[in-house]
Amino acid sequence: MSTRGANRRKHGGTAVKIVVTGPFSAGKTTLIRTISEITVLSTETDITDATRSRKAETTVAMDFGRITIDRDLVLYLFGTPGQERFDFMWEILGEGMLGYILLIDATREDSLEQAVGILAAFRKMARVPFVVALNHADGLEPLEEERVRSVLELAEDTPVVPCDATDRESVKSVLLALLYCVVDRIDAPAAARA
Ligand SMILES: Nc1nc2c(ncn2[C@@H]2O[C@H](COP(=O)(O)OP(=O)(O)O)[C@@H](O)[C@H]2O)c(=O)[nH]1
Ligand SMILES: [Mg+2]
Repeated sequence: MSTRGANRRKHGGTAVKIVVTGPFSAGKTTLIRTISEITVLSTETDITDATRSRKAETTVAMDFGRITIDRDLVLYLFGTPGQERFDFMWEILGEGMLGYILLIDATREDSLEQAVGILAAFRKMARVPFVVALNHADGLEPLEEERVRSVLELAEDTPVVPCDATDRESVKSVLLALLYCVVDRIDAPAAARA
């Protein structure tokens, strides 16, 4: 495994950092709470501005969760705040990440629009693998996926996966899609040398 985003732990396993980013109210906190084996440490605060109507609290600094894959691999999930006035946190949370999930509420056009700017910032910040997860995406027509691809100007090999942030298996499949990308990225230079 690449050394970027991976740290040897005291007991010999590897810990990797994965970031969950995306627009306000895309379902990032929900996704991390669904999959984390520890109680997610969220720093939520009451919303006092115009976004109040959509939900009562929002993530200001980050969410933090953990998943043990096996003795040798532990994933740490960091959820970013979705509002741009907290975008100074993105770089801090993105430091040393192995890859990231860009989560979008696929039922809302403004969620996709906000995702454009977030993705631009992340792409500039780190050239690590990412997947796009479409939350509330059940029954979405393939056309929608194509639309997401063109709006976000995604490369062909960037996965766009449906996601139900409240469903453990669904969240697992999003994480797996990301891990496969990471492995592909590691294998590609090796294959080129072979
Ligand atoms: N039905 C449904 N509701 C969801 C899902 N994901 C999130 N929500 C709801 O959408 C709202 C925003 O989710 P939250 O995780 O706080 O979004 P965040 O701002 O990206 O962290 C909350 O009220 C969630 O209960 C989902 O997959 N399905
Ligand atoms: Mg949140």
